[in-house]
Order: sequence, then structure tokens, then C-alpha cells
Amino acid sequence: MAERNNTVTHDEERTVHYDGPAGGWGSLRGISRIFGKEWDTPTAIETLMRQNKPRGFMCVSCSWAKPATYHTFEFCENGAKATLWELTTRRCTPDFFAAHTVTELLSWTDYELEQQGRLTQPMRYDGAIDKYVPCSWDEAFAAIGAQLNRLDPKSVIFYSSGRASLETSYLYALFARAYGCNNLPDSSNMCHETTSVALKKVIGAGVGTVVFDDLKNCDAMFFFGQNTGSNSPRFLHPLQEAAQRGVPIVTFNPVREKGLVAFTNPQSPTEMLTGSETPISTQYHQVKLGGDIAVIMGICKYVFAADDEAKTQGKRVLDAPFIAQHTSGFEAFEAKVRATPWPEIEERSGLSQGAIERAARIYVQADRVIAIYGMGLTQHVHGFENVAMLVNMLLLKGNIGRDGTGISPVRGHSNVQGQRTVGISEKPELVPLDKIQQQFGFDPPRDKGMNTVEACEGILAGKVKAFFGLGGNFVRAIPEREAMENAWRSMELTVQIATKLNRSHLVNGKAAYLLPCRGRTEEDMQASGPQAVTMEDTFSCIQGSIGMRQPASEHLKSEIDIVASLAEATMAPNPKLRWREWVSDYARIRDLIAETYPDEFHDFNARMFTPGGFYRGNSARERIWKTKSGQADFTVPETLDAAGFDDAPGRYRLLTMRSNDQFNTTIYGFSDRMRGIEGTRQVLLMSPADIAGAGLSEGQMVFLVSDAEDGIHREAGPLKVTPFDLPAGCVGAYYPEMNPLVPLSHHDCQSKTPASKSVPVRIKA
Ligand SMILES: Nc1nc2c(c(=O)[nH]1)N[C@H]1C(S)=C(S)[C@@H](COP(=O)(O)OP(=O)(O)OC[C@H]3O[C@@H](n4cnc5c(=O)[nH]c(N)nc54)[C@H](O)[C@@H]3O)O[C@H]1N2
Ligand SMILES: Nc1nc2c(c(=O)[nH]1)N[C@H]1C(S)=C(S)[C@@H](COP(=O)(O)OP(=O)(O)OC[C@H]3O[C@@H](n4cnc5c(=O)[nH]c(N)nc54)[C@H](O)[C@@H]3O)O[C@H]1N2
Ligand SMILES: [Mo]
Repeated sequence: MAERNNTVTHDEERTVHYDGPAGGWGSLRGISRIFGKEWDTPTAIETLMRQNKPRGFMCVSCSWAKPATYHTFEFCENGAKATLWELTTRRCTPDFFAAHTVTELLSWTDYELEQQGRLTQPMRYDGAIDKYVPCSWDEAFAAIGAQLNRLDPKSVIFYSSGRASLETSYLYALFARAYGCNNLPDSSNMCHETTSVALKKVIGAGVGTVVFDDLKNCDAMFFFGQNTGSNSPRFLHPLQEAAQRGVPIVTFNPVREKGLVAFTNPQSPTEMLTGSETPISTQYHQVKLGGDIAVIMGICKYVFAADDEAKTQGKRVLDAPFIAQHTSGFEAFEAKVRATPWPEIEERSGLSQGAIERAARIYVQADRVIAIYGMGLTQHVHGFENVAMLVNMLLLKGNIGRDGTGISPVRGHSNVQGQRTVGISEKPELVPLDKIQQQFGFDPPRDKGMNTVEACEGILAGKVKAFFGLGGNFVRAIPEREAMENAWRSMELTVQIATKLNRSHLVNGKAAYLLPCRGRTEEDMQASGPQAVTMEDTFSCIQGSIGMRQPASEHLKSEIDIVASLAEATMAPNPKLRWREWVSDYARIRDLIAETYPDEFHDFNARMFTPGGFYRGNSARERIWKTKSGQADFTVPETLDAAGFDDAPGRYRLLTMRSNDQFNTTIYGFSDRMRGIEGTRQVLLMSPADIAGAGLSEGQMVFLVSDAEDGIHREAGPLKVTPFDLPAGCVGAYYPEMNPLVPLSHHDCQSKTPASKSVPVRIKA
């Protein structure tokens, strides 16, 4: 079934090209336009002033670092949107649910659903009337606990979206394991799981090695597939500083993303008034979707050629001592690079040898290089190779484990990295299970649990009987939506812990509960007084967050309380699992975390308000390689094309994109300001040459159909054909609307991260 077209009335549909910089007045207008008067109130301003500052609250949007020395406004356009979204005065009450059947709500858009505002009371789905009805917390917990006791623990999934705090995440994982499974997939499985698997394998640490100060000390930055202007806008400040210091910034991205082209700092009165802007990227290469392995192969080829040349003068470009002392697999990698011909590199990357060599020259000349990346590398069938290739490139010149160098995946959700740190993982080998056994006196399961793709496969196969969602919008974020939604309904139980209504709450198991929680900006009062929680940012720094606002409804509970109450209602009392005591004082949960992970979290309560956070360390940064070989590993890629399918006549590579007006499945509005797309999300972006080549015309409405070779019909649309600067054969359209087109089997080979950045499609006029 095709996606329902957007029928909400919003601004006049307009798709124009935006020539201004990122930031600037546009970012302020972007906030006002969505929130109107709601944003210009003393309480909203007061809340925003506390955002990302010591003893304030940590932004609920992205995971970008919170610097020790902060600006007056340490928030960005999209951070403000995320905060205001949580602070909204709208309420989605039992009256709303009484007025609409679930079947009716299923035809609403994501935008319309979340527009109803904050959920206020626990609700139970009543299948007889197809409506959610209010229920008491006690009733919900008792019914869920009883149902869990009837099910096989291995058939229950405990999903989390990367927003929940370290304290909540730790308890949630403990609950799942005490109940009896390691089925703990999280949003990371659709996001940077490729990073966690690839970096762990090749450098022995599954997270980035860069810290904030490295940005100040590097000589060059290489950017692959990360849209800073929309997705981590506060990163534009250090980028602007680097650009102003004369640090070359080389970008590879099929789309000319505004934030990586130029930036006007909205916090600088002079820049705002004069409209002056800083160019960001010194080189911008519009690589083909999936072309990065080939690009990096080309860069490495140039490095070897430059090294050959330097040797004739008794010098080296390669860091030979580093390679000898710290790496393995160099010879095989060198042989592969030398044997790969330029024409193949050009064809696979869509870039010319000359363009790649221009970038490579900067790499050769710079002493200290940082490589930064996002979903453009991770969400591909050969995403693992993308990340491993980037590490290869850095290793050649010893660019890991020195100040001003390193690999920097820009993580998504505000605590997605931290959740993995404190035990949310389906992989038992990543969790200190012996320690947990010692601490809590139960025997945690040792078998592998299900990740996101495996959970979906289990649901399709009817093996999964119950699903818990700690935040997020799983049904909307996963691939293969149509088949998934149908299979979903045969589960016995679905439980969603959430702040706002979304589609995942409408696709229900036979029994379904909607449990509303407080948000991070809200005061969390418990028996021992007001509580704080903690988060880990993209640079592995951990900091405390205190909510101040009055909760949206008196009936809301904290996520920690909800998780603890579920555990109490499910399991027989165990003197070592003191759920109630932990809820009364979150400092006790931090003590438990410190006991399980002493190296990272010793003196947790004392250190949690360190300005800028406390660093939990990274072995690869110290050049200690916790890999199988004991060294940093060079990897020979299996293929030069990350897409994992061949081009064919009429087949396009679809990029599923985020707009500047959304946070994942939360749609704030219909302005993708920096790409000049206004008033609609139902667009198909295509190069003018491809539009002509396909015999289409601008403004024509078309559908996309899946071109995966599995015979399954998948369709999305209608979409308006819109000319856009993209490489040949590559088309773009928005996530999550396009998710019905992504086959469940289309994922990174190693980490199973869905390959949402090059999906094979055809156009149906
Ligand atoms: N405002 C806002 N902030 C967010 C989010 C949000 O939705 N809205 N989401 C959060 C989350 S969970 C995450 S994971 C991050 C996501 O942040 P990003 O990692 O920036 O992810 P995307 O927006 O999906 O964009 C990926 C970029 O990669 C480019 N790209 C696509 N394919 C390729 C390719 O094959 N090669 C190269 N070199 N580039 C490619 C795209 O053009 C795009 O610019 O942002 C987080 N922050
Ligand atoms: N095609 C395609 N698919 C993708 C992607 C892509 O680029 N392309 N990106 C993938 C990525 S990177 C990610 S991270 C996933 C995102 O997948 P998810 O993390 O599952 O989705 P979100 O949209 O972030 O979840 C939004 C919901 O979270 C709930 N929420 C918000 N705040 C809170 C809170 O404080 N507590 C609780 N309990 N709930 C809260 C609200 O109800 C809101 O509706 O999607 C993935 N799917
Ligand atoms: Mo993400």
C-alpha cells in the first residue's frame, strides 16, 4: 500500500534552491516558524539558557559534545526545536483517545500524531472498541508482569531508542537479563552499529578516538557523509574556528550540504548584522552513493605514489615506524591498493582521478588529520568496509593516537553511545556478565540476543511474542514496513514507554500499553529529593543533566520508575535487586554502574558534574590495540562499491534523507531550509540530466518501487519530481516516508545496520 499523502495544511509548497549559509537569521526564523509564540516566553527562554551547561540539562537532540567553556546560548536551531517540542503546552489526553479509533489514527501522518502533544496518562488498548482507554499504573504493571511470566523470556524484545539516560539504560538491561534474555536491540543497530563493529575489530575500541581539543590541534579534516548543519549544528562552531585558522576541510558527500559549504554564526552579532559567512569546505566532492571505498582507495593510491617519490629523496610520506610497530596486514593492503587501477576507482566513486588526487594532496601535506563521518558511511551493505577503509587511510600516516588526529564518528541520539557503555547490547561478550552475576546473585543468560534486524526477522517468523519500546518509534524507523506492520499484530504484548504519540503506538500486539514518561527537561522528584541523570556524548564524555520544568502531567512517571516497576511486577523478590530503593535515589544506580564498570565510572557521583563531562578513556587513543592481532589492523576491502548491488538500466540508488525540520521520525515542520525544499516532504530529488534521461519532467508525480532482486513488491509515493544537484544515477527522498522501500535483508554484511543510504529502486511514472 502506498504511503498516504500529506494532507495537513502547511506553508505553500515551494522548492527553491537556498543560497544563504547555514546558521544566520534562517536558523532563528526556523525556530519561530514552528513554535510561534510558544518559544518566546520567559520560561522557554530560561530553559534554553540552561541547555548543555554544567548543572543544566543536556540537549535531547544530538550527542555533540558539551564544552567545558560554553557560549551564552549553548544550543542550536535544532536543539532548541527538540527542547521546545518536549516543552509544548499541547496535551494528548484520554479525551483525544476517546474521540479516535486506532484504525483512524493509522491514517494520520507522523507530523499530525506528534502535534497532539505530550501523553498524559497510562493507556491500555481495548481491541473490542479499537481505542486506547485509560488504566491505572498498577493495573498496567500487574497485567504486563503476569503476561511476561506466561512467555518464554527468549521471545521478548527490549528495544531502546538512544535517548534514555545511563541510569535508565543500566536498569533496563538488568531487568531484561534478570528476566532471562539478551534481546536488547537499540537504535544504534540502525545507525552507528557499523562503527561499533568495524572500529572494535580493527582498532579494538568501538567508538571514536577524537576528543574536543583535537579539533583545535589538527591540520586537516576529512568529512564523509555527515550533515553537520542539520544534525549536529553546534559542531559548526569548532568547524568555523578551524576554517578560520586555515585548516583545509575536505568533504565527500553526494549532496552539497549547506552547513559544510558556509556558515554564519547566529551567536555572533557582527556576523548576523553584516551577513558575513565563513566558507567551511575547501574542497567539496560529490561522490556517488556508495562510492567512498573507491575514493579512499584512490587517496591511498596517491599516498603510496607520493611515498615512492619521497623515498627517492630519502624521505617518507608513510609513517613507517608506526606501521611497523603498531599495525598488521600492511603488505596485503599495499598490494591491493597498488593493484587497483584508476579507471575502476573513477567508475566506482563517480569522481575523476584529478579530483581525488587534489584531496589526497591535502592528506599527504597535513601532519595531523581527523576523519569525520556519519550515516553516509555506516548505512550501506559494505558499510563495514567504508569505516575500515577510513581507518586504513589514517593508519598510513599514523593518524590515530596522536593529539590532533583520529577517527570521529558523529553519533546520533544524545545517549546512544552511553547505552552501549552500560550494558544495552545483544552481544553477551560485550557485557561483564560475571560481574553482574556477582553483584546481583542471578545467572545472566549467556546466549546471543537479537539485534534490530534479527528482532524484525523474529517478528516476521512469529517467534517474537512481546516487544518493549523504551522510547523511539521502532515500526517507523525499521526497514520493510508493510510486512513488519502486518506481522506486528500477531504478537501477544506490546508496551511503549514514550513522551508523544507515534505510529509505533498504533500498530499493536493483542495486548498493548502506552506508558507516558517525563522528559529530560522536566523535574524528576523522588523520595530522596530531585534527581539528576547522566549521558555520554560522541567524544565519550559523561555529564549530569537536571530537569527543572514542571512535568507535563501529574500522572507521568520517570523512565527509571517505569522500568523498575515493570521489573518488580514481573520477578519474584530478590534481596539484591532493590528496585524501589534505586528509584528513591538515582545516586545508588550510579554506584552500581561504578561497581560494574570501575575503570570508566569510578567516583561516578563525584565526577558527574565536571564541566565538559569526564572522559571515560579510549584504549586506541593510547595506541593500545585490543584487537585479535594486538595491533591496529589494515583491512583489504572485498569490493570498491559499498552499495552491494550493480547498476542496471532504470535502476537508481536511493538516498533516504533527513530534513532540517525533523529529528528522526519526529517531523517538526516542512522546511528543509538549507536544501531549499519548502512546504512538502513528498519529493523525489533527481539531477536534471537524470530527469531528462528518464523522460520525466519537473513537478511530475511519480512512485518509487523496490528494485531488489527478491520479487517482493514495495512501493512509496506519490512524490514530486524535483531537480536537485545529485550525482548521476542517485536519487533522494525523505526518511521515514521511504522506509517501506528498504528490504529487511538490505543491511551491512557485518553489523546488520540497514543500508538506508543506497536502496535499489525504479521510478514508476
Ligand atoms: N536535527 C536533527 N539532528 C539529528 C537527527 C535528526 O534527524 N535531526 N538525527 C540524529 C541521529 S539518530 C543521527 S544517527 C544523526 C544522523 O546524522 P548524519 O550522520 O548526518 O545522517 P543523515 O542525515 O542521514 O545524512 C548523512 C549524510 O551523508 C550523505 N551521504 C549519503 N550517502 C552517502 C555516501 O554514500 N557517501 C558519502 N560520502 N555521503 C553520503 C548524505 O547526503 C547526508 O549529508 O543525527 C542526529 N541528529
Ligand atoms: N530509511 C532510513 N531509516 C532510518 C534511518 C535513515 O537514515 N534512513 N536512520 C536510522 C537511525 S540513525 C536511527 S537512530 C533510527 C531512529 O529510531 P528511533 O530512535 O526508534 O526513533 P525516533 O524517531 O528517534 O523516536 C521518536 C519517539 O521517541 C519518543 N520519545 C522522545 N523523547 C523521549 C523520552 O525522553 N523518553 C521516551 N521514553 N520516549 C521519548 C517519542 O514518543 C517520539 O515519537 O532510525 C533509523 N532508520
Ligand atoms: Mo541514529
